[in-house]
Amino acid sequence: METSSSSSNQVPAASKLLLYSYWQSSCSWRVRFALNLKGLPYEYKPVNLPAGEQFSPEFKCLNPLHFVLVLVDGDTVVSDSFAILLYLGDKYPQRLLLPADPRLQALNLQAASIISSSMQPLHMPSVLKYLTEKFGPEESLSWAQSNIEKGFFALEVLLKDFDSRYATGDDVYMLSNLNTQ
Ligand SMILES: N[C@@H](CCC(=O)N[C@@H](CS)C(=O)NCC(=O)O)C(=O)O
Repeated sequence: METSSSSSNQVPAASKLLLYSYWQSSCSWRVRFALNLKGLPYEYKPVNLPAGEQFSPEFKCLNPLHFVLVLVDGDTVVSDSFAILLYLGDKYPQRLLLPADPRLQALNLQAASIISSSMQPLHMPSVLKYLTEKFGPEESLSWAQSNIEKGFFALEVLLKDFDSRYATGDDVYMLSNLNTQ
């Protein structure tokens, strides 16, 4: 995992990074922010979710869950934005994405996890489609709203002591994106 103590004088050169992504995907924004903060060039490979391109046989080989996003770095294939951020932190330690202080680090990890695990996946398109078909659009909307509210409430409680530019101070870390889909 990336911390300030993982700094190295030898930053490995990136092989050609490929990012399978969709423009409206908030998971993708998280990783695109990180790649840009770290100054890592990448090739953007669009996966059109509304057109169902995540179900293509080629994409299934990259992520059998059929979710964006996926990062390909040489022979390393990583899906899931949280895993990708941790991978980028270890492999490309320039511009750290976690603070050195263990308390701030834990807060950033917890907040990022609330967003990437306890909020956003609960109202991704396939979930809302399933709920709409099974229970109707109102139930689906109410499910999305209640989970978003619960998540933001938890974030407010978690970060209540900070009156800073970003979530835990004046630097952007893993928790750089408070948007949900
Ligand atoms: N925890 C995963 C969630 C991945 C995810 O929810 N991806 C969404 C877009 S942001 C997706 O591909 N949804 C496809 C679908 O709902 O069919 C991550 O952070 O990468």
